[in-house]
Amino acid sequence: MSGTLIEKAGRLIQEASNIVALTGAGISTSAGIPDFRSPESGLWNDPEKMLLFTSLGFAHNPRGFYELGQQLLPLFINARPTKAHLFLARLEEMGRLRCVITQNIDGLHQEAGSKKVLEVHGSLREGRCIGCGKGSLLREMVRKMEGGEIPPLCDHCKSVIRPNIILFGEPIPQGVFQEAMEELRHCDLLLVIGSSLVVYPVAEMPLAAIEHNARLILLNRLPSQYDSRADVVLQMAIEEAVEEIQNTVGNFSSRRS
Ligand code: CNA
Ligand code: ZN
Repeated sequence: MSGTLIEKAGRLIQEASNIVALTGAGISTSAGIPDFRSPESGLWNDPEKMLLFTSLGFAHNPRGFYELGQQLLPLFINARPTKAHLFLARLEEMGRLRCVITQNIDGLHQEAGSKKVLEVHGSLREGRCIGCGKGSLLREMVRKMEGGEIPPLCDHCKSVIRPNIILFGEPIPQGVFQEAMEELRHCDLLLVIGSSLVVYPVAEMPLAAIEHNARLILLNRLPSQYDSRADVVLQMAIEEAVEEIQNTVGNFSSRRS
């Protein structure tokens, strides 16, 4: 990777004071959680698995959803934040980053210390009953499944409990979406990390920042539809890029007046 691109990314980050990060599954792959679309490891290379993550797939086969979930859950539970998660938390602490908008459901940004995290596809940490709406923590759902209750059922009305994630075919909650759009309109640099930018409406979000003259850095191993509009495209491993950027810019000073 050309050092000049890393240097340019580092310079843009140093110059910005209102950064918004938009993250996807790629930021968590080095924590051991597979993404959806990486050519070899992506979960969506198997169409049957893909179907289970749709709203119809879940409605027709909640057991299949949870059987797959049981295989994947340990990966989510054991994952720890990566250097990139910690980097974003640090930028926020320094007063340079407004918020993280994430498509991830793994909670790793919060675990890294990020305070303002807009989870546009929901979170795996909690669930709710599809019958009465009663909330449930992930650990309660796991306990039920470990006891052989698949899918986990509500104590109150015995309906299926579903995780609070947005399945394919379901809309993003309006409140979170509007808040994310507002943040994007006010940022001076949008840092996209580890997203293929193909899932709508998130795929349109960078436009809101670009139209308000924000700079754009894309950090992703594969190309995306925004490459031609970006100030810097870093087509490389996220961990490597973050480490090199940190080496280039050294310790960040707090927000300039
Ligand atoms: P995606 O479509 O799977 O794209 C991920 C992108 O990251 C791909 O373009 C990869 O090439 C790239 N990538 C993966 N690992 C690396 C790496 N180490 N270095 C550089 N690039 C890398 O994922 P999106 O987030 O764009 O798609 C949105 C879906 C995926 C959302 O609905 C998420 O909820 C869902 N998802 C989330 C998780 C999670 O919470 N960690 C895991 C799997 C899927
Ligand atoms: Zn219930």
